[in-house]
Amino acid sequence: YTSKRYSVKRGDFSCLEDRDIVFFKHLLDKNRVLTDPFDLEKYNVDWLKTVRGKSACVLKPRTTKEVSEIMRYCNEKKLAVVPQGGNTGLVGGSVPVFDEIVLSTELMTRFRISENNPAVVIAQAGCVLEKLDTALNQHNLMVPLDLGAKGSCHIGGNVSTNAGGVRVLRYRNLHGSVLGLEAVLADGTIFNGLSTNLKDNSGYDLRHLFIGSEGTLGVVTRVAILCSLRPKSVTTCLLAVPDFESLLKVFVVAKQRLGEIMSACEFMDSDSVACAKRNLGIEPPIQSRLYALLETHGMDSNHDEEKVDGFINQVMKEGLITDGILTSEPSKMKKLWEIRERLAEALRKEGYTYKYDVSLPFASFYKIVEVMRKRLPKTVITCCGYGHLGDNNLHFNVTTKEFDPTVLTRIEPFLYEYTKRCFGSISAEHGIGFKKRNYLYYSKNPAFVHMMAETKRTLDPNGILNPYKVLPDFEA
Ligand code: FAD
Ligand code: 2HG
Ligand code: ZN
Repeated sequence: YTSKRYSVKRGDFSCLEDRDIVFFKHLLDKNRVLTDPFDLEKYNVDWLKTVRGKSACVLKPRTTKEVSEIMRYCNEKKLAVVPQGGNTGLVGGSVPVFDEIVLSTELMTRFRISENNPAVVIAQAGCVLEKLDTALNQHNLMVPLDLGAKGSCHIGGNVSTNAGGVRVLRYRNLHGSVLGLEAVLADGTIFNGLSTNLKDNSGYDLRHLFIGSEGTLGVVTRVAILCSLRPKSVTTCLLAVPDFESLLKVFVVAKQRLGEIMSACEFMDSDSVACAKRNLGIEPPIQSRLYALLETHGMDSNHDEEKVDGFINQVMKEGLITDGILTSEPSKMKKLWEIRERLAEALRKEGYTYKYDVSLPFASFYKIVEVMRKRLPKTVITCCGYGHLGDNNLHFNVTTKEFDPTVLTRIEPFLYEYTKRCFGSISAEHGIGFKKRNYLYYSKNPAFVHMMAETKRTLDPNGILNPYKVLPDFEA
């Protein structure tokens, strides 16, 4: 269990009793209260299979009112609760550490277009991102968010982690597109901030407290998301780039030549791609040391084509690429994206993944992957870098057959120290969760962390909501 590997002490919470189960079965129906160990398994283990709790109870509310009743009861009884969406989180935030009750949003799947604003969808927390996006197609809208886990992650989980994904450089993050939000606080109070206004400066903008707070301040129950119009013309290109310096130049030319139609600028190195080939049998149609994966979203294919041609001609003329594939055909675009989107899955197949998700300035961006290759022992299977180049977001990953503490100590805290020295962030998009809580000081100063802890104490005085997550064990 997680608590053993990470030597964390259980908080002073009550233990679940039979009468609690009776209460929950009375509140929900018995099918929505899971207690069978077989049924509980998938809720107790994270996607990476590196963090495991031993919850004896999963609750599946359908409405905000039910969430409120659950929280009111748990707060009175001092029972700890972990909110869980699609359980695709990568920092151990979505699973219990000990015996916390799992509050799953998987039955909260309703959504509607707002009556006040036809570009706004109001969705319950449990809507699966891809399903929601597909349903919005008939309204000619799209969710302004796309990530590899779209087939499983929930919109409530996305908002609670302020998920990034591959299109942040064009559509910004959820702090921009979530116009309103409803959440249930630890004591059951319903925070109603479900505004659909594009502009609203009447008072503190409290919705932002719940965006990215990883279930520690409230259970997000509904969100109002400003959607984007679906693009009429989409192009994807995969480019073979010989070195990192050329990659940066490709990005600069892309900004200049593609301008407002660029919707993604991703990168992968050859070690990442080799891992996908080894473990999933997928590989790009071109070979290179580094790859850039770019996408455009536009409304006029002639206009977009002209821009893309101008971009390709310039990067070729400047000798920045050695090969490339360009396509607007949906199935071909999907194939190119698949390589990038399935890297996390490919790495997981190798055994244990040491996963890092840092913001770094370009001057120090890829250097750290090269430095790390020299620091790590030969037992490492893969040591690779990929990520959201356009957002200065590096995904640095290392794998070994099994968890090896010596590999971990070669990476941590070295990588965090490096990130701090470069004024980067130890979490660009995955969050702090359970695994990174005691490294928070590498990105936030003690006064900042103190204010976070005070906010937590104000909203959740008993500390029952997602304990052992985000906040460090000790205040500096
Ligand atoms: P969960 O994993 O269930 O939970 C994540 C956190 O949010 C936990 O702390 C949980 O307690 C909390 N939470 C969940 N629902 C609620 C709620 N309703 N109210 C309050 N708290 C809640 N992340 C990115 O940012 N960008 C990516 O590109 C990206 N790609 C990924 C690709 C793959 C293949 C995988 C496996 C993961 C990827 N992730 C990415 C990480 C993950 O998908 C995101 O963090 C996602 O937003 C989590 O959503 P979820 O519903 O699975 O949440
Ligand atoms: C991605 O961008 C996800 O693919 C996962 O954020 C990153 O596997 C990772 O480290
Ligand atoms: Zn990512």
